[in-house]
Amino acid sequence: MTDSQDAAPLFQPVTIGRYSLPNRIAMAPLTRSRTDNATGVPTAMNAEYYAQRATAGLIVAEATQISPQGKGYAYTPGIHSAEQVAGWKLVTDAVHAKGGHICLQLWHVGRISHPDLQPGGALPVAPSAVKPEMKAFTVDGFKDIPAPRALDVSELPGIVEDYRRATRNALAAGFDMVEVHAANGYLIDQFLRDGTNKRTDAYGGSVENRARFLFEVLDAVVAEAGADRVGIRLSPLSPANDAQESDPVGTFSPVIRRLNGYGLAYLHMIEGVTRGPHPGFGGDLAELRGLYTGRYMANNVYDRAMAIEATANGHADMIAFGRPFIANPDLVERLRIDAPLAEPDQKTFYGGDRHGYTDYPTLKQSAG
Ligand code: 8OZ
Repeated sequence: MTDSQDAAPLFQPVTIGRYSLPNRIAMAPLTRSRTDNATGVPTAMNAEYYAQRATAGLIVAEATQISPQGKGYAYTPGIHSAEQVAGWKLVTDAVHAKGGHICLQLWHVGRISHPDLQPGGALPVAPSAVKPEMKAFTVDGFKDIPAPRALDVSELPGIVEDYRRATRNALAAGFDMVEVHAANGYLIDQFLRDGTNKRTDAYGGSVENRARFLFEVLDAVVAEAGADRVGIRLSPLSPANDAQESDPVGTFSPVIRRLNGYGLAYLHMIEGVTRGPHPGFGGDLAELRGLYTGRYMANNVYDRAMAIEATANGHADMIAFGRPFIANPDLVERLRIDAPLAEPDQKTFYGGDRHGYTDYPTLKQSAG
């Protein structure tokens, strides 16, 4: 460790929305599939996992379904029932007791689901009946995803209300903020992109129409929480979950410009293709990033040097680390002193018990 690195902006406080955070390292939302599949209720084990990581400047908790219909993976948590709110309260209390801040990521998967995961075994829903070339993670293993049912325009206000209720529930559960998951080919992203949105009504066609659902959701979430407690996550340059878009810069530029008017806590951008490689800081990323005037959280395979550089040169206000937080609960301290990082075991990423979840030691614990 050198004095100059310790003084790097990455390790200095930052104001995000209404909060002053102690450093610019966020824990990215990570699906770990460790809640009861039937109830989606978080447990004391989930609380311990997040509390272990509370030195992050901000924890963005894993993607959480806003409704039973919003579910697309086995064992993921929800934020639509009273029991789920009580379960999440265990998590937020444990993080706050350690001095941390925690945000909940609000999720509707749209077509990235399977009848096994849907209420009444129904087909998943989407803007249009375009089948994803993907498999779904169910309790019986991976299964082919069928073509979804196209949503009737009359159903959209109900889904917006689900986001509103989820926001209210998240605040009741003690979350400091919420993040709207508009990335990675899930419902909101399916509306935005011309490959998955073939609608001919007010929600399809022009970019303005394709973005209508996003902004209706955002208006509802902001009305509940206040813009200074709301973030949004986008992945304009990613084909994750078979997301198809003929003109990402043309589609996402007006969206990002319009986001400027909201005064959100932050824009969280997955830079390039989800889970890497990083696309570099020029080209389309530079163009899109340059449009945003508020707080910017950058994500995607950042290492220590990139994170220090990006928060020093004005590219980003925070860096979200995902996989490094799995095996390094004390990631902030390890980055600060430039200690080696532990490697996570991929076999325990999704599903299972505390093994590969709450049993990764801190540096201090391994030394002791
Ligand atoms: C990996 C596995 C399951 C879900 C995303 C919520 O891609 C996810 C996710 C990632 O945003």
